[in-house]
Amino acid sequence: MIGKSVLRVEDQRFLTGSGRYIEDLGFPGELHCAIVRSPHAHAKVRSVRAPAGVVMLTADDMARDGVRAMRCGWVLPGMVEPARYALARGTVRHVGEPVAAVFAESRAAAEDAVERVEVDYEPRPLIDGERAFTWARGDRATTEAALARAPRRVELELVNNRLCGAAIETRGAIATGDTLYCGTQAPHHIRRYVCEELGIGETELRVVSRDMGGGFGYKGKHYPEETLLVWAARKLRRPVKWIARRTESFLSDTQGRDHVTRATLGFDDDGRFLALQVETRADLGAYASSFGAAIPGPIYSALLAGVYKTPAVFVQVTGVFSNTVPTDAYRGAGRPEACYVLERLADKAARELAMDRAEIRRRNLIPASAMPYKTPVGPTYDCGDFPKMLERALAISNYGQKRKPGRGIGIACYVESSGVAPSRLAGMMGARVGFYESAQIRVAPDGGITAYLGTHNHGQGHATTYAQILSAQLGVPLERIGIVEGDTAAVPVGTGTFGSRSIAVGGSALHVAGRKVIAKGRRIAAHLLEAAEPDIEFHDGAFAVAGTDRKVSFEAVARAANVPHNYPPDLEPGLDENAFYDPPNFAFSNGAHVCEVEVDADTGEVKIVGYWAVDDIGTVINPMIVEGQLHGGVVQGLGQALTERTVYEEGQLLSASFMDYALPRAADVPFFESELDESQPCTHNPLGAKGCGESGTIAAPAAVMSAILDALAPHGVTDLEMPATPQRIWRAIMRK
Ligand code: MCN
Repeated sequence: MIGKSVLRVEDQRFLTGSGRYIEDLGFPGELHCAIVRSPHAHAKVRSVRAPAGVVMLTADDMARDGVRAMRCGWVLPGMVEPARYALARGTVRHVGEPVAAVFAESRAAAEDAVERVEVDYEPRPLIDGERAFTWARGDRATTEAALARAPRRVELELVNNRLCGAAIETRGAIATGDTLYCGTQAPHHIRRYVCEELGIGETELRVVSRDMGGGFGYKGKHYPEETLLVWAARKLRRPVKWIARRTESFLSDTQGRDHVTRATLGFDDDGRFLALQVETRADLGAYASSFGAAIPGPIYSALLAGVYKTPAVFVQVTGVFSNTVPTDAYRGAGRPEACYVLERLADKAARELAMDRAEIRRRNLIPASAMPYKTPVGPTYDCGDFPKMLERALAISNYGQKRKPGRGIGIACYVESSGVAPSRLAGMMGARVGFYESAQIRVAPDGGITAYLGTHNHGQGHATTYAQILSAQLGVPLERIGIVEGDTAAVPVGTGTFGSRSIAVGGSALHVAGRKVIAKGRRIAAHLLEAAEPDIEFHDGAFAVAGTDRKVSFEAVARAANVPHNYPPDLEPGLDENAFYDPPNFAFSNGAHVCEVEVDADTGEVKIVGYWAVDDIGTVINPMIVEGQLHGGVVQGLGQALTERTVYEEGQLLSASFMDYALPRAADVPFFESELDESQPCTHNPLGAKGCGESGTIAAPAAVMSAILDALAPHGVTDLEMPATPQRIWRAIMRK
């Protein structure tokens, strides 16, 4: 079962229209909520008035009920944390911030009523880069000294463009007094935040998140509407439903990236990297969102050694506030930003030396023999063969061959901290939540299994891959294994799905729980077989007395455990087991991607003509699902490189629709050639698996930009910002 491309068990439901998305949910007597949102980027709210007949709740009502400020999940030591309320109290700080909520019998009536609410705003000047935190890694003095001594240096200033998530279904929620149904990647975190804000016990609220049409990181965060809806449903004593219009999503979903970086790489005449200094200004938006500070702080900075053995690295990140919607995780979350800085520098250094771009990487990659490798910015990579990944990617892409005029080829090597995260480490850096995962295995009397996990499936195929893990371990057929996620009533505690953590952390928890089931099963089997427990072995779905043909099936043990007529006297009935798994380290997925492009110099248009990926994600559970994840990830990365960019001007969002925010379309997407290398299983989790959900998004922007700059080299263009739109490319060519 491990390593098999089993078809996804969940797809039948989706493909036959039986998915149940937030929009599909409804309760008798429900009220529809529409939200009055600020049209100003920064203003005082003098008054909010609704005409007679409109049911409206405001920040004053919330304050009277003692609703507290929104909880942030990760606050860096010493950082400024402005109070953010589910309904803005007195001041609005970004366009789209919720000011009041109205309720009506239909969505249309609620939205009409919003239009009639009068809010008196007093506009205020925009804030400009107020400092939220400074976060540093590595040794500044050593790095500066090494840079000063370096025979050569290249400098880069680059922007990592701000992006929007764009799930098929927009965010939405429906609350009854005791349950919140919403599309979230982290139901247990949301339960905790909402309960803390409303001052209710966590056992008093159930959070359910089932089908939601994608999450991409931004649906893993805590939003004002979650608290607002639970509070309103309790106050109005009616179920309350809200679902965002697409423009509303653009205005209120957290956005991603938005870095401005200046970096200097020092190297010698042979192209050996000696020192790297990186300074980044990361825009947090108007407030510190759940992990808004952690992503540009600890997560981004920890990967700035990347795959290279640069001996001295110093990185300093300044997080700043602006009058824009908050930023937070967006697929890749800090790792694509780090990869982009490093790969652009590697290319530039190669150009400076007139050295081949693959060759300069070869000279600097950390060899497999150096593992475990402690980087100068914190992490210790447990394993990985980075040079092998690069050589294989170069081979399958025919990197060395002569290319047609107008074409360019690009390389990106990456390492990724998947399997987020060791809780102790996160706690030391200001996390307010844990990052373990929970798994419970319930064994029915007939030996069928239902497993409950704290992760969340929103496109990753968990129902299939988790079942594969259990089937391989317990010998139970796939069709007799059900997977439940996304319901705090079914899964008492958990963390959620983000940071490509489900397989490495959730899958490991499941495996540990499976081991416990086997351990208990051995005691039952010993009794049934009248043998000593140490003599019982478990394999091929049966418990056997070692060295004999005497055995008892998993089903028979399950029956004995649940109908304990013939049962060990000192053992509790039941075969259910629970496990919690807190990873001792990140799982360092890595790889090399190569992209070939053709640039039309007359129009600036880019066509991707080939894309090759070689990835090490450790042991692969389901290669087909992994390929799908990689393809999706690469396409998201292509979007960042080629078309996507969130644009604010004077605090107004100019890219608030798909007319202005250009996602890649099917016709823009190339065929991929992808290989998985399983020679370096993760050394510290029981599956040997590393995450894959974000890998494509991490490598692709750097690979694409490297290819475009290669194609533009004959035109004298050496620098270009993402997204490399036809207009930008054409202008760059014309300027030379
Ligand atoms: N897998 C495997 N073998 C491995 C690694 C993973 O078979 N060695 C399988 C897993 O079992 C799982 C899938 O691949 O079925 C992805 O696993 P993993 O890498 O652990 O990532 P997560 O399940 O934790 O998913 C999170 C990741 C993130 S962070 C974003 S953002 C993202 C993504 O996955 N958003 C997605 N993929 C997405 N895919 C879809 N369709 N929609 C989204 O919103």
